[in-house]
Amino acid sequence: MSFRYTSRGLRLQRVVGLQSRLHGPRPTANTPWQTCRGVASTPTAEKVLFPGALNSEFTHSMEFIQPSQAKAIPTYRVMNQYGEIIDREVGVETTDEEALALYKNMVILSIMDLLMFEAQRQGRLSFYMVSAGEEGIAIGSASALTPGDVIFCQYRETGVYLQRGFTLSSFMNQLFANAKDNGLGRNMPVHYGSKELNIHTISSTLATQIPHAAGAAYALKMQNMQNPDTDPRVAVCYFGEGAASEGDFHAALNIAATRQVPCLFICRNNGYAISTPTSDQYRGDGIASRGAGYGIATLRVDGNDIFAVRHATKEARRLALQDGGQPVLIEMMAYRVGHHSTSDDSFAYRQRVEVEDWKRRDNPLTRLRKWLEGKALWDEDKEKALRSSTRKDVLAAFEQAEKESKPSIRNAFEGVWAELTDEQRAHVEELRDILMRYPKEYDLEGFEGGIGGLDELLASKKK
Ligand SMILES: Cc1ncc(C[n+]2csc(CCOP(=O)(O)OP(=O)(O)O)c2C)c(N)n1
Ligand SMILES: [Mg+2]
Repeated sequence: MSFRYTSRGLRLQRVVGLQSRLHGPRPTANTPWQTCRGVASTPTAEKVLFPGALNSEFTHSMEFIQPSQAKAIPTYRVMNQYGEIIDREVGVETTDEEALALYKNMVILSIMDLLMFEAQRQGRLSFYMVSAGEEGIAIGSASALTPGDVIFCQYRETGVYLQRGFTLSSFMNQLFANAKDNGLGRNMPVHYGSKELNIHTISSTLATQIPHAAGAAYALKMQNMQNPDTDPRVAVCYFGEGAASEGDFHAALNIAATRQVPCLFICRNNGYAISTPTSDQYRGDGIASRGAGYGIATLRVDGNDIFAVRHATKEARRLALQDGGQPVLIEMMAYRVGHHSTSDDSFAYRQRVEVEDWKRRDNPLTRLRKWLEGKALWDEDKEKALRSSTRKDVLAAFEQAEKESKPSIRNAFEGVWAELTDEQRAHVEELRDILMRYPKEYDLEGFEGGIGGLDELLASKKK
C-alpha cells in the first residue's frame, strides 16, 4: 500500500497485486478510510478525517464515553431455560436426529468427565479437567463447522474433539500417555491433538493458540483464494476469558482485523480464571466489547443454549468467509460448574451455594433435554439406557488404555530436531547411565523396548 497526494488531498493508493487481492475487493468510493484528508480544510467542515480516527464528527459538547453507564451488549438465545423456543420463526435450524446426536454427545462428555475426575482421585490418572457447564459451547459450535476448518483449542474443549470424531480410545490413550497416544506421551493429560481432525495440539501456555489461529487464518485466506474450486476454510480459535487478559489475545485480534482473515474467535466466558473471578479480571463489558474496539464483527451468545451456539457459529463462519475474509468474535457465556482442574479446590474461593445455584438454575444438558422431552423425542428410560451404555464404553476404553505399554523412552528426545544434536546425545547418555544405576527407582518394564529404546537412539548414525 502506498500514499499519494492528489487534488483531493492525502489519498490511500492501493497497490494492485496479490497483496491487495488478499485484503478483499477493492474498496468502493464511499469506503470511509479510502479517502482521508489530513486536515479540516474549511471553517465549516463537519468532520476531520484524521488518518487515525475516521469520519469522526466535531462536537462542542465534551462528553467522556462512560462504559459503565452504557447498556450491556445483549446475549443472543434461541431457547429459554425451560427448553422453549423463543423465536419460532427462526426456529432451531437443527433436525430432530441432529439434536439427539448433540444431546448424546453432551451426555457422553459429562459421563467421561465424571469418571476421569474419579480416576484421578483414585491415583490412576495424574490430572484431568472437566467441561461441566460448558458442554453446549464446545459441542454446539463444533457441530456448525466443516471437517476442513482448522481448530485451535485452549484445554476445556473436550467436546470439540468428541463432536469431530475423536474416539474414547484416543482420549484414554492420551490421558494415559501410552504408546498409542498421538503425542507419544510428551504432553500432560487433556492436551489432545489430532492431525486427521484438523485440531492443533493443546498448549498449556495460555493464549498462545490465539495468534497461531490468526496466522493460520491468513494462510487459509491465501489457500481459499488459490483454490477457488475447493470448499473455503476458516480457522477457529477457542479461549477462556482469562486467556483474553494476555497480550497475545490483543495482538491476535488486531492482526486478524487489519489483515481481514477468516478466523472465528470463540471465547468461553465461564466467570473464572482458576480462582480469579471476572470482576477482578476486567472492568469492561466482558470480552465482546473488545471485539468492537478492534473493528471485528462480534456477538454475545447464551452458552447454555446449544441452538443459539450452533446458529451463531454457523452465521459467524459465513461472515468470516465473506468478501475474501474477516475475523468474527463470539463470546459464549457460561458458568464453570466444576473445579478448574483436579489440582484445584474451588470451594476455597467461591461459595458452594453459588455452584449449586447455577447447577439448579441452568445447564446446557438439561435445557436441551427439556426441549427433546417436549417433542417426545426423549424420556427417562432412554436417558437411563444411554447413561449405562456410555459408562460401560468409557470404562472399557479406560481399562484398555491403562493396560497398553508406554511409548519408547527415545520419544522424549525425538521429534524436535531431524537428528540428535551433540548436546542431546550427551543427555541421552547421562539418562541411560542414571537409569542403569538405579533400576529399583526407575522401572522401565512398561516402556516399549525398555532401556533398549535409548540404545537404539544412541546407535542411530548421524545422517
Ligand atoms: C501464560 C500462562 N499464565 C498462566 C497460566 C496458569 N493458568 C492455567 S489456566 C489459567 C486460567 C485460565 O482461565 P480462562 O482462560 O478463563 O479458562 P478457563 O480455565 O476458565 O476455562 C491460568 C492462569 C498458564 N497456563 N499460562
Ligand atoms: Mg474462564
